[in-house]
Amino acid sequence: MTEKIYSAAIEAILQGDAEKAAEAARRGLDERIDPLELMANGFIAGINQVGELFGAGKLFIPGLVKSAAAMEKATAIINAAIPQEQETVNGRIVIGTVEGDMHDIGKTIVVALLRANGFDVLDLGRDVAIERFIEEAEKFKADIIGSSTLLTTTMVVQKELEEELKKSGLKEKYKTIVGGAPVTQRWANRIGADSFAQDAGDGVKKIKQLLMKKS
Ligand code: B12
Repeated sequence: MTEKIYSAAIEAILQGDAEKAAEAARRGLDERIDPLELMANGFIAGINQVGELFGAGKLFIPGLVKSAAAMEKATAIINAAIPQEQETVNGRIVIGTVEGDMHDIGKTIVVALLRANGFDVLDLGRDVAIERFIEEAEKFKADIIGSSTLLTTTMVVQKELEEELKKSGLKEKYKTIVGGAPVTQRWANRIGADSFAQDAGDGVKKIKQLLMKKS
């Protein structure tokens, strides 16, 4: 049954069918499949295939947009079903997708999982300018600034954010974590980010580690 639901989720994303995606999400949750497993083995597997088809020139923008819409619908349903930690933990995180980048599905999953783990999260959305990351972190009294990017062309903004933090004397005040499909630990080291996470679960783990270092 579980495998069938994963296949239905993958199919729905490949077809860009938001209704079928929503149905697969609900069925998966009804069957008590872990929301993150359902996301990873169903919907993310599907959108990765879409990305490959697009990259290979076998799928075009309208198809990509339809698949993304189906993915957004399923993600909203699944995010809402992530079990919530009752206790709030100390840790305030400002997070956004960098300027020039409209991809936010992965970032939204990270936000949902952090909140479910009791963190206080300010989600700045997508296409966020460096100045805004910093201003909002100051206002929110954040401990951590997280940035996401899916485009190789906008990875440089994560580097510029590090540079701006150093320039304004705020690098010691905030720990930074970077993520997004093209981002690696190597990139994080290169730009001087404090941490990197490859997925939402890893993000929660790394953020806990950063907070331990801070206190
Ligand atoms: C969906 C999608 C879109 C949707 C986005 C909708 C949305 N609301 O996000 C739309 C249709 C808008 C889109 C547009 C474009 N896209 Co697009 N898109 C994708 C696709 C297929 C999937 C991305 C996704 O959602 N993955 C699923 C999520 C769950 O994974 P994730 O984002 O990696 O996030 C996880 C981790 O990375 C991590 N993480 C992410 N962020 C963060 C942040 C922190 C702090 C932490 C700790 C962790 C973390 O945790 C997440 C959860 O596990 C990818 C292909 C791919 N496989 O990546 C292409 C892809 C990223 N797109 C691509 C391109 C080229 C474009 C366009 C330029 C196309 C065009 N010509 O217009 C535009 C760019 C628009 C812009 N300025 O941003 C290319 C990028 C190539 C490159 N080298 O840069 C890709 C790789 C496709 C390809 N193979 O060519 N796209």
